[in-house]
Amino acid sequence: TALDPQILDALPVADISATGPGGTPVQQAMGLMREHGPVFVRRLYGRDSLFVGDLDLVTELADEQRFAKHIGPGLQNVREFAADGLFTAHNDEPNWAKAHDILMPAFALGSMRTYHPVMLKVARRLIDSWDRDARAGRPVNVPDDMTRMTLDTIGLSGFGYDFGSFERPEPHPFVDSMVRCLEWSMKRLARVPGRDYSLADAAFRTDAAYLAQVVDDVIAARSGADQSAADDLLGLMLTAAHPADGTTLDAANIRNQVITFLIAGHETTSGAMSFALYYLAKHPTALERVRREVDELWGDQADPDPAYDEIGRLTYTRQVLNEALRLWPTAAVFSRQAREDTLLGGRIPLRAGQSALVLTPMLHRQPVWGDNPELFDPARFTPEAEEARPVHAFKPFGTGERACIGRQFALHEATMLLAMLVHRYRLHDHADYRLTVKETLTLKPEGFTLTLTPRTAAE
Ligand code: MNH
Repeated sequence: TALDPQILDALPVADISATGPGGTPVQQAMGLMREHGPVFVRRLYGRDSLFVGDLDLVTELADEQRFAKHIGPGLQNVREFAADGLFTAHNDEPNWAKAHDILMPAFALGSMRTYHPVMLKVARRLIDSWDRDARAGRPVNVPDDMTRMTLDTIGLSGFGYDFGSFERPEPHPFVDSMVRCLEWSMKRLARVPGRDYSLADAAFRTDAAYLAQVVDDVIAARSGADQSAADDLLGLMLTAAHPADGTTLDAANIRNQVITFLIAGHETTSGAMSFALYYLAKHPTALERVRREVDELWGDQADPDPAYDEIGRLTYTRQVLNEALRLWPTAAVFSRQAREDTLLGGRIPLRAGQSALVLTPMLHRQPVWGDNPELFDPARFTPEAEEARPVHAFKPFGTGERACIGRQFALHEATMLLAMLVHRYRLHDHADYRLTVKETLTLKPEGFTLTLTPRTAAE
């Protein structure tokens, strides 16, 4: 629903039609927000989007009585390959509530205990690979290896399917196809009216068909096996009956859920760990504190065997992850729509169905974060600091009932891996890396490499 023209009198308007959003729409919007202030309208070829970073306005948008998740043009594009999967389902689509209720138990905190051994097994694959690179003096490509690790983790723990990413010289082709589908979704937002995009669309359909084929393989690998034996995501999808009406998810919806979880379950976590390692490589004091924390648990054991309960004790490591997610929340935008006609902030008229985009990286740089928001400082996430801060100041996982279902999963996986890596290696910023953030709907530090040497007991 197009914005109310009245808005345009109340707010700054930034017309980007001359340049388009380029390859980095999130960072462009951040720049515009720095220029125009924490709420503005971005105009592209006559289409207007309301961008919000202001804490008070985001706090209103988080009010579930007045606002709900909005499937904006970006997610409409993702719907072309994920359809009514959890992430892209409309609020009132019956399959959203049904799948949510059926899958929720798989994401309760207790379920993380079940995933822990699988996460550990995949973390060890990464470590084996990094040991080989360290011995050869070869730099590791951090985002690529984080993606190998998170894809194998969600594949194995959610679906009992092994992508075997560390046995491949290049990431699994699923990753390339997925990244191109996400890129297509992003670039489709910036199309110049009148131009011909049929080649891009044909390439997209080829990639989407390949993703669907991988999903069929994942499901087929399970059929025949004793389905009831598995209590993982796929097991729930195939067998769990909805408490309300006793029916299970239908076959088409299961495919949409599998594709949704294979994508949502790895892409953003991989970016989050990559940014965290980037900040650790650049901040020796923080790195030293993580080191002290992991050494307290695992001392000079060559191959520690992290226990489930130990991960919850890695509080400083968790703070580092949160601080990385503050500066670069890897799913950087979410959209909210008005349930009824309303005035946002008492002055911005929104009619029922009209929407606002929360620009999370700028929310995370508002004055509530102090006067040096660009500074990486994990002390922002001590329990006392968190207690003192308004709850909606930090939203890397979105908000309300449509917030991220995989948050605990991501945090457990990422905290454990970071801790194991810091325990095992010294990280060398051998290329004096300058941060370039690549956008493919999600964010990653592009071309970030490290060299590694093993730590010894003497250090
Ligand atoms: Mn995740 C929704 C960010 C990890 C599965 N996720 C969201 C949203 C954000 C988000 C933001 C809300 C989007 C919106 O409002 O439109 N997710 C993240 C980040 C990480 C992440 C930053 C890692 C770090 N997400 C994961 C993992 C999984 C997952 C891991 C699965 C194992 N996320 C989802 C699903 C949804 C979602 C599914 C949609 C939930 C719903 O709408 O019911």
